[in-house]
Amino acid sequence: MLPDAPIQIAIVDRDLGVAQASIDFQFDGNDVTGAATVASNALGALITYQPPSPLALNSTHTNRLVFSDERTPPQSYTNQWTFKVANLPVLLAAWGTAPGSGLTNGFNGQIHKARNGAQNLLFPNSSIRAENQLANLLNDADTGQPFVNEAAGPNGDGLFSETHVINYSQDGTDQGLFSGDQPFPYINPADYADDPNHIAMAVTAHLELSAGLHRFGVRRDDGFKLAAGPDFTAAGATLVLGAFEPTSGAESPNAATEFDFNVPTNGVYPVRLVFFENSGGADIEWYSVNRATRAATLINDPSDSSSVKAYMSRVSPVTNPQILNPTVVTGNFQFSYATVAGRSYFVEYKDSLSNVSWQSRPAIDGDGSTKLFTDPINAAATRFYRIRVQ
Ligand SMILES: [Ca+2]
Ligand SMILES: [Ca+2]
Ligand SMILES: [Ca+2]
Repeated sequence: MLPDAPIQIAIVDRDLGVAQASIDFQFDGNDVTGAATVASNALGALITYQPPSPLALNSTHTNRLVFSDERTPPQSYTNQWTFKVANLPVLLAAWGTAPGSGLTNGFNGQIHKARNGAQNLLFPNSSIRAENQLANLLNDADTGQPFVNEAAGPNGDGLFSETHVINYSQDGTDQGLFSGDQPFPYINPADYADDPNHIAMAVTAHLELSAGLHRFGVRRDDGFKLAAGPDFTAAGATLVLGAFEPTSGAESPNAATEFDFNVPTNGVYPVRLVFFENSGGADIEWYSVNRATRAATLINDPSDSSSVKAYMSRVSPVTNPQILNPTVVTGNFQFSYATVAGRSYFVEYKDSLSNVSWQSRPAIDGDGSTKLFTDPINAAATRFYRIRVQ
């Protein structure tokens, strides 16, 4: 059972009916009959109880139902049983960064398409095949070399950015729940008579997620795997949130897979969506489902303020910058320091520690690389440096 699902118990009348006023329901040893809804229906009675807060994942609970039938004198019946709450995937709080730390709406992607003429059996519908294909580890027996990527794109590596939503179909016609389908990046449908085959794609993003239960869906032809982790590389994203990997089958009918997971605290979390198709139809949609209304919304849909927002990068947590490798090179004092994207770095200095204030050099934008600072050695008799980050 899902952690936030109502408990529903049906009493089915046989020769005798249930005496509705006699129904007594206990949950985990507490009488909650007053908080439950008891409705009579054509079959007998339906008891519905919604625990006031979501139940702990993987926890065990006890239902106890006592009721009488309508004979005189009435006979009482007692039923007691236990059930277990689903053990859903749980993201780790340590994988997240602060709410609002996402940078640049959209997704990062990488796509690979092997030639249509290759044997279908070389492209089983599994995330392992997809990752191998993306890493150029699938060999073309005709050449003894990795399959040429026919979706290599302008930079030759299949990397792309998607600033909108994940709603692709192999011929660009509308498929599935959401219209506005686009062809897969770098795959021109007309080059393949509207049926490109042997596709692998990875879509990575940082998602702004609120604490609590979430339901996502991926409608796909052929399969997918969505995973989370400390980062969204294939090696980092290993907690599987949802997957459909019909490994043995080649072509698979398109369908939606919906799945639940828990987020421990509000934040921005890295996830990796891997898609794969063997042959026949090919399309994918990635969406969230409102657990109360069941409304489905594409991830990052800019036209819907309720959509789960995706970001290509995020501000990394601030770590105190260190002055690295201070040295003198041809009349210049220099040192280096590591940066993270989304932060600004200021090298500050004073020529005497008794000076009240620090002088500041212009801001340097962090980008994940190591920066080099230089200053002429003869600028001052003594000089003290520090790095400020904001
Ligand atoms: Ca669609
Ligand atoms: Ca196809
Ligand atoms: Ca297919």
